[in-house]
Amino acid sequence: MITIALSGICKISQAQEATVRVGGEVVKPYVVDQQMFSAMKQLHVKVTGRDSVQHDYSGVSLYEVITKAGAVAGNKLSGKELTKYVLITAADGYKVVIAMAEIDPGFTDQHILLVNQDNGENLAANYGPYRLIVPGDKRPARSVMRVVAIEVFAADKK
Ligand SMILES: Nc1nc2c(c(=O)[nH]1)N[C@H]1C(S)=C(S)[C@@H](COP(=O)(O)O)O[C@H]1N2
Ligand SMILES: [Mo]
Repeated sequence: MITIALSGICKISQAQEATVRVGGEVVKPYVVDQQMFSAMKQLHVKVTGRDSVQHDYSGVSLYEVITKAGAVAGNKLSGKELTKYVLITAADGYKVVIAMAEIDPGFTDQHILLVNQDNGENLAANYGPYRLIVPGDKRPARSVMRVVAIEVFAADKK
């Protein structure tokens, strides 16, 4: 009886981990789960890691993730909107910031991705289920593993 009860608890906590909370100063906070993730446009990026191995990551655009939450009013970043940034938080408390202009298609063609697969396989537990990939960075320090929250804020609140 005890074994059955414990395995039930484990399944619930695993299911809860496989989500990313999208919030902060947005119109429609929501939660990315597997179903929501698969419904977004799937993109690929090839990155050579510190292990000198080429990784073919697949996932969704960080910009799409935050626009779904109503993070960007209209289509044009200007004025105080330029102080908007995305705070990415991991399960271990690691945090990084991406400025909105680094992902707004009006400013850049670069795609920063929230990925769930590497070479067609789900990410290993120490990396996933979701990881940020910032292909343009020289070092992968902002490629946050085990992402749990994505929040949008503005540095200029006035
Ligand atoms: N959650 C989390 N993500 C993280 C880190 C971390 O400490 N915690 N370290 C970062 C740093 S400093 C590096 S260099 C890369 C390492 O990723 P790699 O194993 O793919 O080279 O992960 C980044 N992502
Ligand atoms: Mo690092």
